[in-house]
Amino acid sequence: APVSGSAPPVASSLKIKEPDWDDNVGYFIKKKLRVWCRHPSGHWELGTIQSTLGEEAFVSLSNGNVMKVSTVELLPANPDILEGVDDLIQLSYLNEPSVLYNICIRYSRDLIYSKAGPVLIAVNPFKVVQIYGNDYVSEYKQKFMDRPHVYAIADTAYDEMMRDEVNQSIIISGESGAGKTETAKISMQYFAALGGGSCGIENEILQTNCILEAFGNAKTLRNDNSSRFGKLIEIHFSSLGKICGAQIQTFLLEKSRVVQLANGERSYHIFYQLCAGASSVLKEMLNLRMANEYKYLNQSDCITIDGVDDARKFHILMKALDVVRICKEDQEHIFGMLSAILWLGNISFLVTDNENHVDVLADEAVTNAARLMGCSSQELMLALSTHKIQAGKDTIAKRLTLGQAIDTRDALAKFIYASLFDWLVEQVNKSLEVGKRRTGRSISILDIYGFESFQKNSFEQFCINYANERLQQHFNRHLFKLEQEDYELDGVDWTKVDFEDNQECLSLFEKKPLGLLSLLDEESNFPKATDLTFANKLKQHLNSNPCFKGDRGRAFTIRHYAGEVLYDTNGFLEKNRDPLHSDSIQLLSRCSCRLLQSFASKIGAPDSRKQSVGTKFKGQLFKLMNQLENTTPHFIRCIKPNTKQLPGIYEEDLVLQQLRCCGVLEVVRISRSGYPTRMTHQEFAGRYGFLLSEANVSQDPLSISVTVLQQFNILPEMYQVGYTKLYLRTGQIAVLEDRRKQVLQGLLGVQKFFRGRLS
Ligand code: AOV
Ligand code: MG
Repeated sequence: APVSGSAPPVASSLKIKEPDWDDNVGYFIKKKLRVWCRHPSGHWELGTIQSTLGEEAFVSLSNGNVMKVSTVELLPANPDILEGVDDLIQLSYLNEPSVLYNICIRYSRDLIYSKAGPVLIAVNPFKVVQIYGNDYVSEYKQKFMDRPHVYAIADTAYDEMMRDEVNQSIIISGESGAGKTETAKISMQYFAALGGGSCGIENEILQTNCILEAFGNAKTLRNDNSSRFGKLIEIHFSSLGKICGAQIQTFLLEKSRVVQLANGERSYHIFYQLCAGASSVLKEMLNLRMANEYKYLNQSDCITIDGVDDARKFHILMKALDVVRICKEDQEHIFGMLSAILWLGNISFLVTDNENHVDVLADEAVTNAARLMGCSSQELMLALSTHKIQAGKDTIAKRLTLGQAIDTRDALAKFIYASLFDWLVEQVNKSLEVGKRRTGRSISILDIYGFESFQKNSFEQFCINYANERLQQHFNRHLFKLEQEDYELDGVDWTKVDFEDNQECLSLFEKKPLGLLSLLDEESNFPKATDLTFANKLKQHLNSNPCFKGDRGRAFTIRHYAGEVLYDTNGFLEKNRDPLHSDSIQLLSRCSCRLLQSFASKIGAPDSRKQSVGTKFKGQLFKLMNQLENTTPHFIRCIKPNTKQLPGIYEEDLVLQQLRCCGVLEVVRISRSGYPTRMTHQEFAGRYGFLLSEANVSQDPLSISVTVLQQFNILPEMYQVGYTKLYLRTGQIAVLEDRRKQVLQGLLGVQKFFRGRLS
């Protein structure tokens, strides 16, 4: 059912609609027309129709060849004058090849930013482009520049905040390596520059990037500086419009990376920076070795990153820690914890019986880890090789098998690292905290991991893609609302516009008790459950859901808005439980290290009934969405032009797939399913009024517009007449432009050409 009135959009009223680019076919096929023709390879090429014969057309291509193509393989191309327009919405034809081509042309001219209606598209240049810095900031501030840019988005957000006293948000998305984090930093630089830049709170805010990246970013196969956590930074402004504070919120750090690495990837930057950059005094104090001597770091055959000097980064980091007022003593604690984690990873076990029970090998790894944690080697060894269990009134120590011991050790390392990360964010926030906050004067910047679809997808991708579904819904609803308001204001019957929604997929995750997250929790609490019983349970309960598809064995597929993803449930239950044994908690609480004690007290607190990872993440997302709902959003979609991380390469398929995934084509489609061309009656009458054959039409622009439309047989479903503007469906303006051109050519003397056509 269509939505009417000004009530906020309701999910159930939204319709799923498939893309349909072909509805122009038929009346655009004619001689001399510029068209896109699809090669058998699927690749599009630009050409001009020479002649048509039934269902076939002969198209001359730019290389001089003539190709015979079926007309269903043709799409209209835009007129030359629209080549490389700033905003895709300006295109007469919004088909995929046209959109791709427009972005490509701009990219080749180093115009990395474009607009798709209200959305900014940012294509990663993978090189330094000279379009940033104070001069550019002031150009945008003073509105001398109107080219699409992150600065323009930041400036709009800022102006709206100051004008309306409404909180703003800048929501950045895109796949791994697309440039989200860089874009977030560029917008932060804009706000910092407004306040003068290089000192005080502005500088502090900029320095947090270097700290969070050291601890939360890592080299992956897709990005040498991949964020492994989500981040929302809320920047607060004074009544004079100066930054007066900020708060950072982080989401779901990828813990598994601390203990396990894929080949060619690295753990968190900080470990390598510390090993490479620590002074000899610090090294001695922390029993620090070279990075390649630690098992947690050397398992992936990747210790350095081309072009990155870890030692230098370490010195920059130490300065940044000073700037956010983390005292030297705390800095030493941090580095001590990191060293302890590395030594934990080197602890090995000796199997002592034929039931695979183990003892800890008493070597320097144990001694160093224990010393750094502030406990005895004996205590640490016991906690890693036995678990205490209650037997009646007695507690007995149950010996662990090799697998259990390794899991216990790794869980401890992961827990310490994740707690350290949270603690660090807390310290940074204390330093950025403002005395008095006033709502209505903040801008939040969201930089969260993008949609991921790999060959093998696990619990991490499951959570990341769930988050992206939530954001996508926010995106859809916002754009939907904007369009609705625009139509309603102008008295246009807007029920004829269809929009898409992904509510069904979100329900698949969130429904209780039969949604993915609930079922996962249920199975995680069930002692005998395995990843296979979990997969079977999903299939049993969810197979009727159109967004879900059971697969062989442990696998299942989710139909995400951005495409289908095949998940392997291997490890889901364990990662969702994320267990830390009570013996480990007790060990930490007895350690003399102040930080470890506080980490233990948080998790060991009697009221902290431990939530599963999935449920906790869901809670965080709800909170995030709530926050975002109370802001005016500005969207930036980052695009990765190639997988080589190199400049100047534009891989069409890769870009197209991202345009589809990150919802850019969706925006285009929303506009397309509505009436993308909007012209005031004055504009329209001025441009096309002279085409009317009769001179006796009225002078009223509205009547002129309507007469033009009727005279040129524009079908009534192809337009709507608003109070102030005329709303036209895609492609209609091209038809009129065509006529106009013909007439103008005629007026220039090619009379034969149009006589008989305009009779
Ligand atoms: P991401 O944040 O989207 O990936 P990044 O912001 O880390 O991606 O960008 C990846 C790399 O692309 C950066 O390290 C830069 O080298 C380059 N880059 C991106 N934007 C620009 C720009 N505007 N100018 C110059 N170089 C740029 V991930 O966090 O992996 O999802 O998890
Ligand atoms: Mg990032």
